[in-house]
Amino acid sequence: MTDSGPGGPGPGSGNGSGIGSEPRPGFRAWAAGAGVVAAGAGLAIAQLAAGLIAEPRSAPVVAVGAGFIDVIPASVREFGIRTLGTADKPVLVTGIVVLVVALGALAGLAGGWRRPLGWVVFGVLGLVGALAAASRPDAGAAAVVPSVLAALTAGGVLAWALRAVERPQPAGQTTGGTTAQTAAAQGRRDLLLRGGLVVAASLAAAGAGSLLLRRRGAVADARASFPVPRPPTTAVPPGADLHIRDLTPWRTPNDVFYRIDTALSVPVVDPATWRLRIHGLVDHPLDLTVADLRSRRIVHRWVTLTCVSNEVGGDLAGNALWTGVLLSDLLREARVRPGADAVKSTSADGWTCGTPLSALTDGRPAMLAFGMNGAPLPLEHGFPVRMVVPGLYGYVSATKWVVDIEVTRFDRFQAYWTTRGWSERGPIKTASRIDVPASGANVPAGAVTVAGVAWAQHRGISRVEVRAGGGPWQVARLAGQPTRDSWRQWTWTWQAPTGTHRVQVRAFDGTGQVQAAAVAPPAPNGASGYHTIEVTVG
Ligand SMILES: Nc1nc2c(c(=O)[nH]1)N[C@H]1C(S)=C(S)[C@@H](COP(=O)(O)O)O[C@H]1N2
Ligand SMILES: [Mo]
Repeated sequence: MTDSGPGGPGPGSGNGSGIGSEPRPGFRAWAAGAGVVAAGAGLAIAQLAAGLIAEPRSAPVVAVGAGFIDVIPASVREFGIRTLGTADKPVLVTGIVVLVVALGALAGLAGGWRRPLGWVVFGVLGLVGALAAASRPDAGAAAVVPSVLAALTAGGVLAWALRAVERPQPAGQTTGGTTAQTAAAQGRRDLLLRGGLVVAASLAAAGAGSLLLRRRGAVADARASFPVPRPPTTAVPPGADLHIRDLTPWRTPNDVFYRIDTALSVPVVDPATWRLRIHGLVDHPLDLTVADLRSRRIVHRWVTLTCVSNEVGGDLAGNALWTGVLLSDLLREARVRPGADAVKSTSADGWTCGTPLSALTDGRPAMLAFGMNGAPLPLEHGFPVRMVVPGLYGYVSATKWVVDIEVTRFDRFQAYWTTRGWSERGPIKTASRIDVPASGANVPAGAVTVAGVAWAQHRGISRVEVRAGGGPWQVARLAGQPTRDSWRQWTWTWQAPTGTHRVQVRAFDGTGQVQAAAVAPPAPNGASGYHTIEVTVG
């Protein structure tokens, strides 16, 4: 870079200089220091963000380190392990931090010369971190957040710190020697104080992030050894899955199961200290531990969950084998008093949900679940224990991280979503969806396989009809229905003529009632209308 004089460019290099002032003595050192502080602040915010979203591998340093391990040749990796042993990872992480700090100093120098150049350095670093985090196989959509926040924070702190560093220095001749020296000393103290505050805030943020990640790690370990009673089999019941290409599988694997909740960061609940109170309008309140639950009668049931926010044709539904204890058993034990008509459940993070008591006692497998497809509940699906109630949308039944169940009356409380305009009761509306062909697809003329799923949890699906190009409704072939609480696959072969056609589906529930044709949005109690796609043939 080109210097404009001793002590660096200082004020006057673009960012508004005081005329008659001089660059701060040692400007370049101050600018580099500002860059180091900014880089540190960015790393600290990233650590905090990674802790809050509970994704340790989203922290840029960890992500880049992991990416580095993946791309280096195996021989180098082995050499590292041989020479460093278990210190290999701390050494790698330290090396990356040192590199980032050095690049921070460079960003400070560059930014002191031309501000945007400093931002470019942090922008590139953030991009590298984000790419590394996003390319981890288990990366969620939020994985890039820590890196992005880090770059923004570093850029902001850099601009702020450089502005302070560049503040015009008294030029001596105007104020007289001693006063100028005092002013300079005070300016230095001021800078050091500001820098110190940023460093302290960064350490606090990084510390908080690390604590969150450590806790998450401990609970993840507890989850790994969490004893879920094994279901006799997690295999899909024979006949339930038609195995048609691109048709939604009957059983939804845990890692692709839709996730909906209000939790900004996943609640981390330690199963060793978890307690569930069942109280309210009962004669015999219960206070249960995980072991208490496990000592009761355990059931395994297939149930399809659906979100009330699901649009017609949407994918906010999933089917799993849930392992747990029937709520009817527990409520019988608690001896519900006459007059109760509702259960208010509360999660560890304070979310609330109101469920009709009848849905928990009428014989359907409403349960407290701690197993999902034979594994402990994933943290984001409610570990260690959640509610599952077939036939009701999730917002009125499926409380994750549940810690409190109060038997009560609907006229005595409002739940989280009911105070926000959603209906108090949320029975699932009969729905059907076309998965194949995809909407907008081009298919060759002739026999075209049309297939999808339909659901009316706890009523079951008795019939599905499809029509194409305005023709008459045709009866689809149904897959087996091992339980009325799960969705049902269907398929129909369409002799497709060339042209662009609309294809539409409708389902009938177990009582013979056809799904509502009237188009309604998700709010306040679930979308309705027939799923319709457009297909070009030929
Ligand atoms: N604690 C808690 N539980 C909750 C929610 C929530 O916001 N917080 N959302 C509910 C909603 S709206 C739905 S659709 C289901 C989704 O469950 P899933 O994320 O396991 O698919 O969880 C329900 N349980
Ligand atoms: Mo939902």
